[in-house]
Amino acid sequence: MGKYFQEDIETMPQSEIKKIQEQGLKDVVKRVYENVPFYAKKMDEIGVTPDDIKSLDDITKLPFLTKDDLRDAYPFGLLARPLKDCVRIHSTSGTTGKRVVDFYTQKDLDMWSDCTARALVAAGATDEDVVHVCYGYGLFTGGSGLHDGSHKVGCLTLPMSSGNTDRQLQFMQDMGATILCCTPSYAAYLAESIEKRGIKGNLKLKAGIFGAEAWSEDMRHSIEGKLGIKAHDIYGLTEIEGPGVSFECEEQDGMHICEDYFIPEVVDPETLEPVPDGELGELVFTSFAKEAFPLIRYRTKDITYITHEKCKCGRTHARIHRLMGRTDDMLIIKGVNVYPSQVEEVLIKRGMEPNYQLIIDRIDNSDTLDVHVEKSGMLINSDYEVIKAKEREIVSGLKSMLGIYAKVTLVEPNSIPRSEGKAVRVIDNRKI
Ligand code: DLL
Repeated sequence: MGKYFQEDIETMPQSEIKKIQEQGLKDVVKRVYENVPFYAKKMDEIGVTPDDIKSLDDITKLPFLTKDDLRDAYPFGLLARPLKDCVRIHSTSGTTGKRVVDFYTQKDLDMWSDCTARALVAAGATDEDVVHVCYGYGLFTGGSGLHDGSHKVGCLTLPMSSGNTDRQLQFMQDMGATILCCTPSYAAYLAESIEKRGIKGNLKLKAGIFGAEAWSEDMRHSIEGKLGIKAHDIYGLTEIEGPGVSFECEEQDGMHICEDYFIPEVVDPETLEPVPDGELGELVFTSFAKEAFPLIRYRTKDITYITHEKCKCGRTHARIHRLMGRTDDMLIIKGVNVYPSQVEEVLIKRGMEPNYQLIIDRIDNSDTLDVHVEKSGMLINSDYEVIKAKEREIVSGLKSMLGIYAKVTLVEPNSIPRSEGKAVRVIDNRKI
């Protein structure tokens, strides 16, 4: 596995992990109860004190935390350490409401770079590698998260940030990048551009670490085929820590959670009761090891299932399956439940790239669904009739998948807006 593999931690028996988590839980509950009035109030309201938390199972006695709680506490309300001990902030884009800010002490940053270093090593990185980071840098966690992990492994790090595809491709070739880190939709776009320019032969890429947005197994195969790499999923969220909360190893069979830092739970989003391994539910995290901004039982709204089975790679940390969507992802259009991932499946099966946008309107009390998808490959220069035929093919695919009519328009490459490198998949004008 190589000398950068944190073997003692990543292959420790689950019983040992549970001990770390149990102690971590007791400590963090005490810490926040004493230092964060918000938590003390929440616990007092339900009559729970830190002394009630004696084992890991007692976690269920604690209240959940939601994004609304974080927004209400903006900016400093959940800070568990004095501001002067903090050295960095990150923040969500705030496109759907007030921003959420997460604070880091130096120790928090070290812990985070541990997680991303593990992710890079799991994707095959050593200090021989050249890591091309085109996640956005700045308030978004993607860029600096992978950047710091790459330093920890000793890789040559290319801090490219997002955008300017010409420059990305130039450096990728000139520096001999071996590991690409970006959103899957940008990876698909880069793959397309590489194909178009006929420069695949100049590249040394061997692996990709793609996350920050939902993607499918079909999309993985498409990117892997075009770039000739192994594509690894990586998960994280600003509130808990950016990328690296969990990541895929060479088995590509679920993402290992850094369980020595985070306690995962999967709960039924309606009843909030825990669901067994293998059953879909909402992912909940307790970031017990964080100093500045530890969160207890944070509801992510992300849907997946968990397994504690030992992985073939030897790692013992629990794995979550590729994310299946979010509890707030489902759209109801003309009374029918629609997930963007269903549309993506139809598009990819018909040879399109997953660069699409759903625009929903309500006209004369009736919902309309417009699907814009970027032209790719041969379609970019095809004539009107070929484009119309492809649009009709997708309309019919969507009709059989969703049971409703959607208007489909092929639009110019790279014309669909991206936010922090993430494709903006849904514009629901009905809510405005
Ligand atoms: O997207 C952190 C990140 C950066 C993860 C780079 C991976 C790589 P946020 O902007 O706060 O943080 O968005 C977090 O994005 O709750 C999920 O809904 C979604 N998400 C993140 N990773 C994945 C993934 C970053 N691998 C939200 N698959 C999360 C599907 C993902 N969705």
